[in-house]
Amino acid sequence: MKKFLYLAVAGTALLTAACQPDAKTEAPESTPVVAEVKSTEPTVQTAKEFLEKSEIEIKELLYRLYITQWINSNFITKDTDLLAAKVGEEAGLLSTRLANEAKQFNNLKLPADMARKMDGLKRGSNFPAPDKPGAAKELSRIMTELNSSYGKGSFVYNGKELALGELSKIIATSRDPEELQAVWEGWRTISPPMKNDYAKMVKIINEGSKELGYADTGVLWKAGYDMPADDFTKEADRLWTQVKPLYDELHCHVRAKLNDQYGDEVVPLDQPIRADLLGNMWAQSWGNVYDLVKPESDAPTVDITELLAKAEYDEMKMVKVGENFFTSLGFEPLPKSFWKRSLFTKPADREVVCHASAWDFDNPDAKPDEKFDIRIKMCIEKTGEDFKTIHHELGHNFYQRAYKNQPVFYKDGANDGFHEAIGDMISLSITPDYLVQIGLLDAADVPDASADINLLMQQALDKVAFLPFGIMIDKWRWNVFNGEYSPSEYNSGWWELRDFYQGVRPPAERPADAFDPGAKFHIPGNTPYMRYFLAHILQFQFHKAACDIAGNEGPLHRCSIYGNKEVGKRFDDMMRMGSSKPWPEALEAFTGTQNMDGSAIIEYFAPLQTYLKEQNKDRKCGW
Ligand code: X8Z
Ligand code: ZN
Repeated sequence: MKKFLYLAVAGTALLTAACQPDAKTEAPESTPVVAEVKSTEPTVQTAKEFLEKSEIEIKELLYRLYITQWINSNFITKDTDLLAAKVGEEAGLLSTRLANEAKQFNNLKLPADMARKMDGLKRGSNFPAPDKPGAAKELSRIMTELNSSYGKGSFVYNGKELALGELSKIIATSRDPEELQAVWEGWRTISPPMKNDYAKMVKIINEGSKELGYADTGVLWKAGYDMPADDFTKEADRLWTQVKPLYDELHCHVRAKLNDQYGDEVVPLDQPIRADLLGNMWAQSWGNVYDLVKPESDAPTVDITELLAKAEYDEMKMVKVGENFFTSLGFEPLPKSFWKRSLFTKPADREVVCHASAWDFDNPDAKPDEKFDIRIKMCIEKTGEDFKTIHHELGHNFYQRAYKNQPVFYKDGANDGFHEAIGDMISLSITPDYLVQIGLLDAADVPDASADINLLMQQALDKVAFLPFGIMIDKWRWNVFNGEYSPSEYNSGWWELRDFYQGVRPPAERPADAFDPGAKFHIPGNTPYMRYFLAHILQFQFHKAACDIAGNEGPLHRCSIYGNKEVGKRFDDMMRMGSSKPWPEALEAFTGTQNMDGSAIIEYFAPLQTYLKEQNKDRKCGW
């Protein structure tokens, strides 16, 4: 999704009585009236005019913001940093101004749709600047520089300067604990210089959030889910409680298998797992250690990386095949401009932000046939992991296109978890049978039911392992924002949560100046993270609903909705809504229920959970 959406233009119906009994306590206090309507009593008509005028201003600025940020992320230099910071400042100022102006209508009874738009404006931005001279400028400078310094991050290993892509390959493939530790620690040398600016930024946005009427920035973020902020915390915890038993079994088994590989000294059986041994720079998904933990059976493994190489796929072909999944469901092909303007491979001659993202440029001045401009930006590697990430990014783009006719306030996911779940739900249909259909796998190589545990293990290492990581990142940020962690506790707080939720630990004691959160993109990239936790629940809910619509009768993990137009239509119905309605309504449109629910992911992995319980029965689990 758009990575730098400073303006939170999405609406939330705080006034929708059914799910918002506490709306009044959430809404910011009324403040002095600004703008030209100052001397007149606000009316529904002036509110309407205000929304119309705001929409024009937002559209014009968003377009300039996104093209500038696109250039900055594709060509990181001091110059482009300056330009991006400048327009970021303008965006901060506009969002604060509109939030304040919107308050003049606080005591007016508005039609639900207008109230929803107004509420979106009053929530301002996820990173609000306070209304005082210089604040928006300083905030924008910090945010731009943090993002760029992550993008430029590198570390000299064995005499060679390596960027994240190369370092990640070592973490994925090396089985030498000393090497893993060196690379893992090396990448984390990029972030101590970010810490002071990060702490300054926290102060600024907390002040901005207070001015908007929220206790701190964490409360502001939690208020974006069509329910009171406190209820959202409970909602996230409830979902985590549903899936934690499955994670605990996986953790226990993986630790035992890593112990077989590395021995008691490197992997003691009563402690959290060393974070550098799990195949991913942040231990957020563990698919790269599948070979170490796979069930001991003769069942063949489907290795998408190998299949892509065998079929001589290049990066473009990987994206084309991703697009083909969506068109098989009835979606229109991507526009020509997508292919012309996207970034698919890492340029050799300049610094770029490689972290994958999907962009939606809505040029208010373009001719009608050139208006719709969506792109991805990604340094694609020819791996199964990136093949799935391509589907993830395309999910954002197809969602953006589905809601393109909504007003700017509603050009967003039903909630941010929806946006992250669309493409992932499609990826769940990349089954062996699907791979045969697209000619990547020979029919004779489709593993039979005896290999189900292997397939599920591969999937769980990515999807189940992710869950505690997905929830802990913003638990950390919420604690930073509410002052529970002072800057001197940023790192220790981070590791407390990594231990508590994931059961992972650093390979050795961390240096006093460490700022390990800064070595994960979304912290310096300032992207809220709870969306990914929600998406890992929602994508299984969507997948189950889709498979039901498709009349699937087999197990969920063997179901592929490839080519099913009926599913495509129903999915599109939900996607076209954007954020125009409270998310439970969008969820209901596709799944028939108004609640996010972990039971679909539990059902998907049920055979694996049974297997894991059996494997773990004589082991002492926990840490
Ligand atoms: O950041 C992403 C996407 C872009 S929205 C590639 N993801 C999270 C991450 O990489 O940490 C997808 C899964 C979680
Ligand atoms: Zn995403």
